[in-house]
Amino acid sequence: MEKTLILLKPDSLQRGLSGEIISRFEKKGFKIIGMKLIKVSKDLAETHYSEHKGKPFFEDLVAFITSSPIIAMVIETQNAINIARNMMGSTNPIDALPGTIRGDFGISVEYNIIHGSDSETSAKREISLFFNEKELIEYSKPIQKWITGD
Ligand code: D4T
Repeated sequence: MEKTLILLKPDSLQRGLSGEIISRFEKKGFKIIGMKLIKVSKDLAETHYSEHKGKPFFEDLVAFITSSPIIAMVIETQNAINIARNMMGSTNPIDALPGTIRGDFGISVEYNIIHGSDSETSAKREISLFFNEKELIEYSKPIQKWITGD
């Protein structure tokens, strides 16, 4: 099963949207295998967003993600990365379709509610930035066979 890192950004918690968003992933059929509430350090934020270093929005992005707690989750299912990205909607809420998380709740590209890994390589890298192996719990859910046939 594929794993992906999801971050419910500070605006999710401040706006009371985290339960709703977690619920969407649960109802879709993802298995949550890691979850924690954390205040992201400047170091972690800069490492996580290192591909954006030098871009005009980098400093504001780091300031935003470190401004208030976030919920970090590792969720898994078949094709987890692409399914989660589709559920999130486009990065800029102007382009995000209704029915997606950003399409339903977002207005601003900066305050865009959620992060999800965008490839297998970034999922591996990002999961290891936010979680150690002991924090990821493998368990079985009998309902799985009714979701993916596995
Ligand atoms: P994240 O990484 O938060 O899931 O977003 P995406 O993967 O969907 O989009 P991204 O890497 O291109 O952007 C990272 C992050 O930067 C913010 N951002 C982006 C911003 O504040 N201004 C901008 O112009 C862009 C392009 C939003 C998400």
